[in-house]
Amino acid sequence: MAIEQLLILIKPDGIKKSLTGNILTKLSEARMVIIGAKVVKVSKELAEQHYFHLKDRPFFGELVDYIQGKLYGEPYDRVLALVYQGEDAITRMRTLAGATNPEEADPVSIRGAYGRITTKGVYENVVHCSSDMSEAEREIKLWFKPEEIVKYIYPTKKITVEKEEEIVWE
Ligand code: DAT
Ligand code: MG
Repeated sequence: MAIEQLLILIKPDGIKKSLTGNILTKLSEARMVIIGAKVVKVSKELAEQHYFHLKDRPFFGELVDYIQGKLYGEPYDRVLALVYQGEDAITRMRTLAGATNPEEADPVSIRGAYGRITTKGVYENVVHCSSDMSEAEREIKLWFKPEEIVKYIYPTKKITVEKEEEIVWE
């Protein structure tokens, strides 16, 4: 079995329902290690890039609003982004996450236990979980800089950046 890494997001409905602890506990059954973690206020651009493969679907606009937490507002309009690594990580984490449609998901999975479909038809399925290695690589590179992960899991290069402004602690 190969060592894999993947992106997990605890989506805004998971934050709103105060499920972060429950979800992390459930995911710990797979015995993976966390190699990156941060709270992210999701911009429209990031949301659209994350879900670009669904851009032609009728629910795309609502999906982009949902991952940005627009339905919930402050202080729930954010996600917890995590990179997990371990043997056969993608299959094992997706099993714990459950099927995309929370009504069809195994009731013991995260989505089966905590997800719902809104009256507007949005799948509030609590977590995102990369579905294969190439998607995982694209998503991890989209959400995290190399320095935000404890290991350089993909090749890196050094560049010189001329920064105009930077926010630092006062
Ligand atoms: P997954 O999140 O299981 O990888 P996906 O990549 O096909 O599933 O879709 C991404 C998200 O889009 C999914 O978590 C919920 C939403 N979605 C997918 N199909 C949908 C549908 N038929 N109606 C409403 N939302 C849907
Ligand atoms: Mg997917």
